[in-house]
This record gives sequence, structure tokens and C-alpha cells, in this order.
Amino acid sequence: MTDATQQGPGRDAGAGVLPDGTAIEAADIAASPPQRALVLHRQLDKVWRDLPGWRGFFTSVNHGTIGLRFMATSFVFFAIGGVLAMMIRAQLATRDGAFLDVELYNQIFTMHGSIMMFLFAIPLLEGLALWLLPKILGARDMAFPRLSALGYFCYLFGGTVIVLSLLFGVAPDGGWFMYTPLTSRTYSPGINADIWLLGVTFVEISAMAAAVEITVTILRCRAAHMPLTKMPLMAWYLLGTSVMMLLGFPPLILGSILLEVERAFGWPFFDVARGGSPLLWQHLFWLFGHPEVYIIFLPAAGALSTIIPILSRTTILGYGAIVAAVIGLVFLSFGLWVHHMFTVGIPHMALAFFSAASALVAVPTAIQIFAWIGTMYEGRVTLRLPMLYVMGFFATFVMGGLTGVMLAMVPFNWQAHDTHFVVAHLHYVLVGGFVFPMLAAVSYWMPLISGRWRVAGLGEAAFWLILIGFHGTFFLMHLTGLLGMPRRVATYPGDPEWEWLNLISSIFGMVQAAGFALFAFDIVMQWLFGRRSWRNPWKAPTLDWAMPLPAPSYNFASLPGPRQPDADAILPLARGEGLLPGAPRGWRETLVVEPGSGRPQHVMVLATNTALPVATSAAIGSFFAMMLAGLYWLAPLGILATLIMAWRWGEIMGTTTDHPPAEVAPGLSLPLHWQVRNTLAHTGAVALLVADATLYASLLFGVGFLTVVAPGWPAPETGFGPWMLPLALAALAAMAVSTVIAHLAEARRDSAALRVWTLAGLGAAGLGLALLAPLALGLDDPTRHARDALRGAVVGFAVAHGVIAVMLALRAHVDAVRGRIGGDRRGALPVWQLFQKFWLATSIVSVALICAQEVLA
Ligand SMILES: [Cu+2]
Repeated sequence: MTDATQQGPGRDAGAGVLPDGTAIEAADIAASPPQRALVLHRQLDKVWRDLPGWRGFFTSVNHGTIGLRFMATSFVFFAIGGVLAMMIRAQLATRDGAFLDVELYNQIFTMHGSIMMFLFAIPLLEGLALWLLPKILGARDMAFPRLSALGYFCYLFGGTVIVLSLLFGVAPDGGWFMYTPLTSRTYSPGINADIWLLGVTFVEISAMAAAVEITVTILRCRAAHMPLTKMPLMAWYLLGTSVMMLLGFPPLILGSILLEVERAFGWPFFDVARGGSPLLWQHLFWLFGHPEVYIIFLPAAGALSTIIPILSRTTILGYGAIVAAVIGLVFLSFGLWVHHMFTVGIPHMALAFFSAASALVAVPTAIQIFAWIGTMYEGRVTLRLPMLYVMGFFATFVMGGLTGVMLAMVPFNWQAHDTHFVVAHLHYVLVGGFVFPMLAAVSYWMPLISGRWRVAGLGEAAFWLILIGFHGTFFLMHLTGLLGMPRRVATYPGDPEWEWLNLISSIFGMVQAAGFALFAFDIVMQWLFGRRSWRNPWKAPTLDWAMPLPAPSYNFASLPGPRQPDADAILPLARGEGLLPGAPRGWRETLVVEPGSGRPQHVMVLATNTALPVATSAAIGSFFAMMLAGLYWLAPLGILATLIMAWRWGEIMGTTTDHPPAEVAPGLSLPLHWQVRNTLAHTGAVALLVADATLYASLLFGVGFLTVVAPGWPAPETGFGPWMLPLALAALAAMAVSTVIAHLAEARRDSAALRVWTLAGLGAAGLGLALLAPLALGLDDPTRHARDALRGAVVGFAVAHGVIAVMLALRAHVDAVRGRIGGDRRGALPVWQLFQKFWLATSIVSVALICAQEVLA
């Protein structure tokens, strides 16, 4: 239906439009004729399944496999973090516990917090999102399957390094928030802090990958004609989560990079004596750390909004209000970080603002809680296992919310700050707001994962042990905190009145641990001995149950269309009466829609089994390993290996021939993704640049913050030569030229001169990068003062992006030479353009910034 010879700007209109030019409406989509379900299954299974045996472990990219791996691995780390928690409780059971020495105790509480946050909570929600999203949205896979696999291996390797450090006695010990100057070279000379900084950053790569992937999948990989306003609530929650991850993680990643550079090379970002400030770390950390609470709460709340109506035999109350509450939380959560810094000495005006915002955040939370209670009131609640965990959530989370409002009051906060009261509060919020809903989710979706039904009684026993154990442990900590017991102390010999409360806490802690062990045992028993579950055991109306149990690798034999939006469609979909039935071309295909309306636009051909993700994560890992070993001169080799791998990712993205449109339904054919401009890769690049821009903005925040607030300014005289400004302007000019050429190349993609254009663009981008190098070398010694260190970071940012821009230009040129561009095929051109603009814009700001510093100094 796309006319390949049609020219001009309108030719992309082939996507989502009928031959006569009108948009594809739901009524235009006819049902495909039914086929034999078994034949379709065999055809799809052959295309979609993982390779057998160990090869499958290294090459699988399927969202089902990767999502389950994420979840299983996160539960292993949860068990390790739980054992550490029990060691803490054993130590505190008596007033001068001789179980651990102070040094080991510091490592253990730091590792407990870091593991639970970075290796359990975030990966578990990523795993759930990866596994579940295509199923509830009506797609066959996530938008970027290889990215899922890359994220998993980065998580696995990084997490393993962090945990192994404990065995070698070099685990991080500066608290999970890693405050400077405690974690700077002077006070933490070992590699403990480096393990945290490098390991967590490595794991964060997987979080960024997941955030990009979740955002793009929700916006563009939904069932045909499922508008944003009608998608399942879970998708809204996960969209909110992924947006917060895109905006919340970059400050932490930047902070980790800066602190590691300070530790490794002596650049003084946080060193007061040389113009830095430890407060900069706190701001960057809590810019991430506070939204983090909502990043893990939102998916859990999404699970609640899914499970509660189904187990109450009704529909959710107030869909619109809940969506508004989710959006409200996303905005509010970013305004709150400073409430973690009440007592570091900030202006009173700011205190008042953050106190108000902290109290205000209770409003969207309350809207959701009332919607859930109303839903249960309207319906008939059946107290099956997932519902028990929902009740556990209510009992725990509401209590955590109330103490949160208490802590939002500045006078009370001054009293309770850094006592066990805060420890109790945060565990009520995190366990109530994340662990209980996630256990509900696991027991709810387990039949779809295993295809089996659980053994009666075990799950209930586990629930009661966890609930009683939890409240027994943490309720008392409010009291120990009010009695004044500070956090993070290993012994309290002078305060015998805290002892009996701690002892009872520790005993209940063991009860809770037994409950979690029983939960795990229940899952194993279900796998081994559960009887086969019948289809749709909860009688849920949602699309995730419109498939056989356990869920097949391709999810749907044909994708749900406008008339098949719920679980009743299971048989028609299995018979191929939906869209894109089977795998007639032998490719992994899924439908891509317009973000808002859900009108079908084109067909995406997804990557199949490949070892590239594991090889890439090994390359990135080699860089981190060499940094950790202090082999700084070898570390560039790791970067080089990573760049080589990155180059290979682009290899499968192109095609040299025009493929005929794929038949989606009778009389409706759509172009394949190679022949459209607005691909998933393009949307993904936009999402990634949003995160990148946030990172850059955090860096600018650092410059502003240190310049205004830090002691030790003004900075010493610069050796800024008069030759540097013309050089910088020449670099900017070269970047501007390459940006313009990237546009011209796309406009001239059918001309014989295309290769000349891309080659010229490559040359201009390369010149821009080459001119940055002497500029970087001409800067003042970055170890001298924070201003010089920040300049180094700003110019380093431009250089790093220059390298990527040159690689994209080279990719565009190679695409042109190989005939991958022409007609409707644009190869790497759109993404190259996008990146060029970003490089140019940030570089202009950087040069302006340095000039302004010179003028104002
Ligand atoms: Cu907070």
C-alpha cells in the first residue's frame, strides 16, 4: 500500500493511512479467516523460541525469558539482603553484641540497603514490566529485545561484583547513600567505595535501558486502536515509573561518575578545601533518591490497581482520577528531595516549601487508596492469596504514610532525624508499598508463569508469618527511635533501656525471615507438584489472560484488534482471527501504533536470538573491572571494546531492498519498519536523549551550585589562552555544519551524491571532535580547583558525545555505501540527525558557560 516511487515529504504518510489517504479507523479492520491453532502455534514457536540449553542462556532476547530471569535473580539478591538484615538484628539483639565488629557491621548495613534498593527492588519492577507489558498491551515483545538482554547481563555482572566484595571483606561501608566526605579518598582509602560507585553505575545502565524500553513500548507497541486513555492502569503506572527513571537516575549516575573521578584522579568536586562541597553529592543523590521511593511504589500500586478490582469482581473506581494521581506523583516527587536534608542547614524558606510539598504528596497517594477501598466496597472481595497480600499492604503502608506525615513536620523531624523511628518509617513504606504488593503480584500471575496451580495452605501460612514478623520487628522500632536510639550504631552499652525492645524486634525479625523462606518454598512446590491450572483462573477481563498457560514465547498467535480487547478473545486470537497472524515471513513481528490514538502505523521486525548483548555487557564490564583494579591506563581499552560492540548493534538495523508491505488484516497492509521514518529506534533515541539532557542539566546544576554556595571560591586565575575562544567557535562551526549536512543527506537520499553528503557529514563531525581535543588539553589542571574540575567534566561531556556523533555519521555513511538508504529507507540518518542536534546544542551551552565564567571572574 505504500507507493515506493512516491516522492516528497508526504511519502511517510504510508504509515497508518489507507490508500485513499484517510486514517485507518477501527471499522476498516476486518477479521482474518480462522486457521488451525496448532499449525499457527508451531509456526510461531519456531520463530520465537529461545535456543535450547546453555546457548539459550546467552542468546535469548525474548521479553518473557528476560523478564523472568530479572525477577528470579532479584529474589536471589533479596534472599542475600535478607540474610544481611538478620545479621544486623542478631547484632542489635543485645546491647553490646559481639557478633560483628564495627567495620563489618558498617559493611553489612550498607550492603543491606544497597542490595535491597539497587539489586532487588528496581530489578524486580523492571522484570515484572518486561514480562508483563507486552501481554497486557497486546504485543508480542518489548520494543528493543536486545536491550532487555543487555540490561539483564549488566545487572547480573554488576550485582555479582557488589555481592562478592562482601566475601572478600571490601564491601562498601559508607551507608547506602554514600555521603562525602566519608566516602572520599581521605576517609575511605580502600576500594570499598569504588565497588559501590562502579557496581551501582553498572547496574544503573540496566535501569536506563529498561526505562527507555518501557517508555517506548507503552507509547507505541499497544494493540491496534487501544488509545492512551483506555489502556490498562498498570501501563499508566509503568509509564509514570519509566519517566521518573529517565529523569531520576541521571543525577545519581552523574554523582557516581564525579565521585569516582574525584577518588581515582583527584578532581575536587566534593572537596571543600579546593572549592567543592559535600552538599553537592547530597543534592545529586537525593534528586534521585526521593523519586526512587515513588519509582518503586508506582509499579506496586499498578499491581494493586490491577488485582483489587479482579479479586473484588468489579471494575476499578475512578480510572481518570487514578491516572491524574499517577501524573501528580511524578511531578511532586521531584520537588521533595531536600526533605532528606532538613538538618544540614538550608534556608528557612526552602524548609517551609519542602515541608509543604512533603505533606502535599499524601494527596495523590490518598486518592489511590480511596479508589482501592471504594472498589472493594462496591464489589465482592474474595480473600484469596493475592488479596491477603493486598490487605497486608493496607495495614502496613497506611501506617508508613502516617509516620511520613509526622516526619514531614520540621519540628518533629529535628527530634526523630537519624533515629530508629526513621528506620521503622522507611521499612513500613518500602515493605508496605513495595514488597507486599509485589508478593500479591507474584502469587497473582504465577499461574501464567508456571502454568500450574499452587499447593493449598502453604502460601497463606507464609503470608501470616511475614505479616506478623514484619509488624513485630518494625512497630517496636518506632519506640526505640522515640527513646532516642540513633541509626547505624553497632552497640549501645550505655543505654540498657533500649535492649528489650531490640531483643523482641530481633525475634520477630526471624519470624519474618521464616515467612519469606516459606514463600520461596511455596513457589518451588508449585513448579514441581502443582496441578495444571485452567485458563484464566481469576476470571480476569484483561488481555494478559487471553493466552494459553503457561504463556507462549510469542504471547498471541494473532494480535488483538479493535474488536478483541479483552480476555474473552482467547480462542479467536489463537485461531489467527486477529492482526498479523502467525509468522509467514519467518520474522519476529509486532505492530507499531500511533502513541495517542493507537492507530496502526507499521510493522516492526524485532531482533532474534543473539549473543551480542552478553558480549556488549562483558565489554562494558571490562571497563569497570579495570577501573576497579586501578588499571586506569588500560581502561580505555574497555571503552574501545564497548564502541566496537555498539557498532555491531547497528548491523541488523538496515536492509538493502524494499520489502512489500505486510498484510496485517484482510485488505490492510502496512509497511515494515525499514520503510518508515518514525521507527521505534527513533522514539527510543528521543527517550534516551531526554535522560542524557537530564544528566547534562545535573552537571550544570553542579556548576551553579558550587559557584554560588561552596566555600573556597572565587577560583584561582585561569590560564585561559586567547587562542581558545576561536578554537571553540571553530569546533562549534564544524558541529553546526555536520548537523546541517545530516539533514541534507536525508533530503537527498535518492541522489547519486548521497555518499558524498554522508562522507562530508562524517568529515565535519570528525573535525568538530578533533578541535575539541586541543581545547580539552588547554584547560587548567582539573585537580587544582572545583571550577577547573567542572570545566573538565563539561568538555569531557562534549568529547564523549562527539565520539558517538562520529560513530553515527560513520554508520550513516556505511549505510549509504551499502545501499541501505534510498526511497523510503533512511538507515541511520534520522537518529544521526537527532544526535547531532543534541551534541551541538549542549556544546554551545558549554562554551557559553565557560566564556561567562571568564567574563564574570
Ligand atoms: Cu523522600
